[in-house]
Amino acid sequence: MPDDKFSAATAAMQSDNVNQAEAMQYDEGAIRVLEGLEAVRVRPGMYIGSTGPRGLHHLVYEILDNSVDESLAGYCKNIDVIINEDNSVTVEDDGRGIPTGVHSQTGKSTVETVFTVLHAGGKFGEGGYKVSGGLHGVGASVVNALSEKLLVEVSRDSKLHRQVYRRGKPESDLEEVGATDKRGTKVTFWPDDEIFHDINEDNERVAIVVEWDVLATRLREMSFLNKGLRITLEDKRHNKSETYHYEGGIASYVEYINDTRTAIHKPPIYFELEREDVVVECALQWTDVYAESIYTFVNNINTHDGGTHLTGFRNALTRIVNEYARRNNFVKEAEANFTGEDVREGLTAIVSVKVSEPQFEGQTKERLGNREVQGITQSVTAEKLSDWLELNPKQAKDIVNKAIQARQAREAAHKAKSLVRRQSALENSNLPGKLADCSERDAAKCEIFIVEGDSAGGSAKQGRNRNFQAILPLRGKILNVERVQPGRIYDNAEVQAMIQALGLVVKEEEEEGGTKGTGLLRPNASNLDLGRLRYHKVIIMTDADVDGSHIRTLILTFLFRYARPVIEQGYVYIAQPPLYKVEKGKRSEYCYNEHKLEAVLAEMGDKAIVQRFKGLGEMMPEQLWQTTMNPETRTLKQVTVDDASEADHVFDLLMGEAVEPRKKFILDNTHLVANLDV
Ligand code: 0R9
Repeated sequence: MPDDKFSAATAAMQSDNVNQAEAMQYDEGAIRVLEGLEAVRVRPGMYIGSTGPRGLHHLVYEILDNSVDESLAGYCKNIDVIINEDNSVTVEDDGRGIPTGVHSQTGKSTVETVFTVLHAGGKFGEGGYKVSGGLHGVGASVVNALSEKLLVEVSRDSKLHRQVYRRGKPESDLEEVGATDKRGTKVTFWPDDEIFHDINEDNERVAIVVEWDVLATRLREMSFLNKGLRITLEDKRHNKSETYHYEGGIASYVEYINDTRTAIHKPPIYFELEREDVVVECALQWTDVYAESIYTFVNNINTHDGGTHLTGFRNALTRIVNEYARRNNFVKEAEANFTGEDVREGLTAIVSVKVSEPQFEGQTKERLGNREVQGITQSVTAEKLSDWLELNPKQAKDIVNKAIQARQAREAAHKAKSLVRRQSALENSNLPGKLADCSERDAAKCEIFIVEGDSAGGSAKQGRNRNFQAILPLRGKILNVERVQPGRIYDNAEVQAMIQALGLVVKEEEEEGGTKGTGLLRPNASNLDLGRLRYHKVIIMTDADVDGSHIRTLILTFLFRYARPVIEQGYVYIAQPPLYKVEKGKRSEYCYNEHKLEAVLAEMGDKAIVQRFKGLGEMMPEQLWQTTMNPETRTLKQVTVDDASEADHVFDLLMGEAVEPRKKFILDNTHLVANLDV
């Protein structure tokens, strides 16, 4: 089944069908010792994570990373990425060109070595900061192994060289084919559809194709992270092209994220400094929103789980803003310090460090572990931020005022009478009355269906397996959390019901230079206590109409802003109820999309009776179980955040207050929002 998007949440938040699980499981004992590229073809998932859409796009990133490495080394200014009509992809850079001479260790040309020896690019290339080295960072040879055909063309020393490979094997040696006045490397590859394919509902094999939105997001990010680098993306299938080029680098990135928000100061604060062989580059700007949006990178790799650079940055920020506020009498002696959360409210920041030997930790290897980077980032940020505040007293005052307001709102929320009730709710000693809970207590085995309306809730309650499936029917209007102060989300009954039912509780963390957090959920905070989550499958089940789509987006906005780790862990799913039931005689079939309906009607002929389900409430409990809830027969779509900064931007556009950019976004992306009432 092709990977399709479920709503307006664009390339940034994608869904994958999970009954054809992308990520592969490995039995270590079963891994044969295989040599060379054959091993890559036998176990592709081990090298690129998956053979689904993510894996396919990963091939492009592997090749692109080599060009970006060349740009980091200072030799490449332009990179072109072309999606060709036949779904092959070309990447071309204007760097030095891969060396063409014979490689002393392999006896083959260096070009052939790079494309046929695992990890050769990283091993044999010069030192410096390598982009490759992140989660996969497997190199060009893996792309070659997983491509039906790969063509490399190198322009170097006035000569053009080329070599063609089929499924990783060279067709001939590297050949000199002519003269050139250019310099650079050009790689075109045809992903192997023996490896990258899906199976559709009719059991047919369909190739997975490269998507514009996914590549555009990544290329834009790469160009923000490498100021001055010009990256062009062209799609020959749709006659479309875009160029990404930002002289402002990550300061432009912050402005891009904030173009839907009102900045408190302009331009963003920006600094870059190399200390003890670590380059620290930061851009930050406070706005009038409540969420904090801090994105961190190491050697151009997004460290979604933060790490030592983030800790250093945050510590410096809290300490310096507190010190400045006290020194200038904005905070009196008797008053408590701002918390880190107070200081970060409304802050958008990019922290990008370059480290020569990065160590990635954590389950997904997306957290920087190098101890020394914490102190370096902390001291650089403290010095530079302190200088900036001293030099810009007017703006500094506005920033401190923002923190004062955040602190007041936090204190008011605490004092509010209802908080006592809320806190006991947070302890989840009382679950919402409308929750039909399951009997199982092991969260890993439990599912909760968040359902819209009483009638659908009724069907779901009767249809479920009460051992492990809970039902939470939502009745009233769900709050658009994007538009209210964090403390106020608890006033909305439906949001509160979700918080209680799911068990969304934060961990208390002490921070240097600040005071303890509040225990309340905060937008974009990462301190959710996942150990208290009551279900490891949170399934949003809404009607397949405009209202259903709107409610789903409101629920997703809440989860994205206030419980993002739940999405990041892969615990959030969208149910896929059928749209039609077609019957003829004794035969009946459920159709989940128009395409399937047409196919079934063509098969059954015109005497077939078509029932269209207008809402889940119209389904009999047994039907709902069979088509949508039974783990044996249902299809769920998993919600993932591929790029939080892009999702951040999209939610701002869809749910925020800025009208003009929203209109523009909707006009530019009608295919994404067609079924969304915004
Ligand atoms: C279109 C995709 N681009 C590339 O794959 C690419 C790799 C590459 C490269 C060098 C320059 N440009 C490149 N583009 C390079 C050149 C030299 C030294 N290091 C790197 C040099 O001229 O001395 N290489 C990446 C790995 C290797 N080259 C190496 F291992 F062959 F050296």
